[in-house]
Amino acid sequence: MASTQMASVGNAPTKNQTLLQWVNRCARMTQPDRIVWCDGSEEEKKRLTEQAVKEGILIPLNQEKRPGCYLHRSNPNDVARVEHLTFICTPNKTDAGPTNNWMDPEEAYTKLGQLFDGCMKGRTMYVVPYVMGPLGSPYAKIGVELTDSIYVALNMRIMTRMGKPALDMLGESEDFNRGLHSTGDVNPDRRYICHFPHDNTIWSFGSGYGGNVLLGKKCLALRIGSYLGREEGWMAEHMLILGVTNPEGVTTYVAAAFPSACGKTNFAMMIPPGEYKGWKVETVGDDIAWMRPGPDGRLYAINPEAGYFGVVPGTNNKTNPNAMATIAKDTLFTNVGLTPDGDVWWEGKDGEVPSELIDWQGKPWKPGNGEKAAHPNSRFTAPMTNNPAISSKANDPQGVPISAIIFGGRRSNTVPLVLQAFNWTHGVFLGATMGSETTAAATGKVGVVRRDPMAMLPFCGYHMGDYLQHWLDMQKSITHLPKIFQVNWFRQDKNGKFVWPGFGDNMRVLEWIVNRVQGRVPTQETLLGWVPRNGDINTKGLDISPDTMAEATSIKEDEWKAELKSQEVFFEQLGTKAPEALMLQRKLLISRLGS
Ligand code: GTP
Ligand code: SPV
Ligand code: MN
Repeated sequence: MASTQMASVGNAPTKNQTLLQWVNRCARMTQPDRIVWCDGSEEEKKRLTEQAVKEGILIPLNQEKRPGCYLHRSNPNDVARVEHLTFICTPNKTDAGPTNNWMDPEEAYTKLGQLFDGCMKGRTMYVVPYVMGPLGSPYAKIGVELTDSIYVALNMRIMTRMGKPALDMLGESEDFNRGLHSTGDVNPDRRYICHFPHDNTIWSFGSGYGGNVLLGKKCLALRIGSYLGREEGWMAEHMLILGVTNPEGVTTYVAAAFPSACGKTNFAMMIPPGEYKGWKVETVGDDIAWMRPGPDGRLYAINPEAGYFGVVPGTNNKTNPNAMATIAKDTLFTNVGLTPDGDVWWEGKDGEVPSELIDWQGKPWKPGNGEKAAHPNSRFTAPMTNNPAISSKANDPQGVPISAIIFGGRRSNTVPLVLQAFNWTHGVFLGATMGSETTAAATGKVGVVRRDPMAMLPFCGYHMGDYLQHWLDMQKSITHLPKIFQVNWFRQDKNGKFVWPGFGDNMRVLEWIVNRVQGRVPTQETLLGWVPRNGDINTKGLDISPDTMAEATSIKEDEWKAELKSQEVFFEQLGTKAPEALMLQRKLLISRLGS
């Protein structure tokens, strides 16, 4: 077909006129040679995978060692989310707030329209209809992503309920997110991720990586989702969801917000240590939670995703055996090392370091050559049904009732292992004042403490002050409020070693949280909140000295005085939108600190 000729949407498997017209408009603008409607079938998966292999976009791995697994190498300039190129395009700048980049919607449509103009000439446009949330859930949302990336189409197939079920669920409705994506020429100078909350629209240009392009994930489920949540009275959060069952068979559901690359996937898939006979942790979700009050007044959560887009480095049979089992088959690996026998390798994998391999950039690699074999933000895309610990509720259209909410950042000092908020408002204050050291999940400097309220700094689709007020307001519609906790797995000693063992041993902290939720254990009050009494965290079978334990749980007043200063800068940024109730919490903390 001549590239100037209009590709046809005539064979579209839908009669939805709004959808057809929109696809037509986008095709007129981008001028693809072909339009392929994705149906989500096995046959299609096979065909697209073969095509991607032919184009060199996917490299087949050793199919005996890793059946159904492939490796993808992204452009080295395109390996993480780009927060400085991500925009919230609301008519008024103030609605995006001081923590988001803003672009006028008209300006954004014009600017990106010029980039999209003819950008799919010679390419195929994949029409990817998808559902975020369990099929048939009243809380699910539908999106359609138009993309010229076969890699995106294959990833969306794993990460969402994609294809025919989405079109069936959509029917004739106009209520779907309109996502348009092109990798363009993968030039960072022509890369934009623009969100139009008022139009339920996302335009993403110039990237082929993760959260920039799998539009159902951070763009729809969090940025647009948080905006819709405020309008409609629910919450879209950067949270894992897990169910923890005690030896009596009682299951408690917990949601936890940790910033990117700060342990959500690991916590959600945790295997309790040997001492915890009869305890079980099951995964509902590993990255995103949509939560709303249910008819019984409790807060219910669904995981809108169907797969995991997880950090690879550091994953091994000791830290996360469930993840290792999950990525043993049917997994797309992005930016890891390739061994001579066609397997994948990354820093922190079990076993011996290979004597040679091809690194994530496609270059020969040897141990000690000063390069990483896998990029620190290399990822796996795997279906959640591969997870041996998947919860039977992961597909429940009603979701699970949340009893505890946990906030946790990556802090080498200041924040103790665990504490419980005095009440909901104080808990919102703990979430709002979260700080975390930056990671490789976004471009930019790594290891710098920044304020990251509720782990949502990069993902909130509207004014952060309004978002915090929304959290405060939610308590009016929840009669059985979840208890709120704060944790920190990342405290270090003066030699830079983590003082808390983390991973499966986080069960010891989770047990205390569950016991607090069930009212089984008394507690000790501190200026920051309630903490475990000495000995209340079970350290049986753990090689940790009382001194180290004291270090992990210590609250140092000088550190907290510095912390308060940093929090003040954040609240000042919110200006008059800083919620009154949180300013009051701040005053109370200052008076408790006596400064
Ligand atoms: P995103 O997918 O970016 O949202 O990340 P995430 O929050 O799911 O983080 P993930 O569980 O993938 O962990 C990120 C990194 O933190 C990995 O390198 C882990 O090995 C490390 N990590 C996770 N849990 C712990 C822990 O309890 N202690 C320590 N020290 N490191 C941890
Ligand atoms: C994160 O950065 O929080 C992720 C990976 O989960 S991405 O999909 O790139 O956003
Ligand atoms: Mn994430």
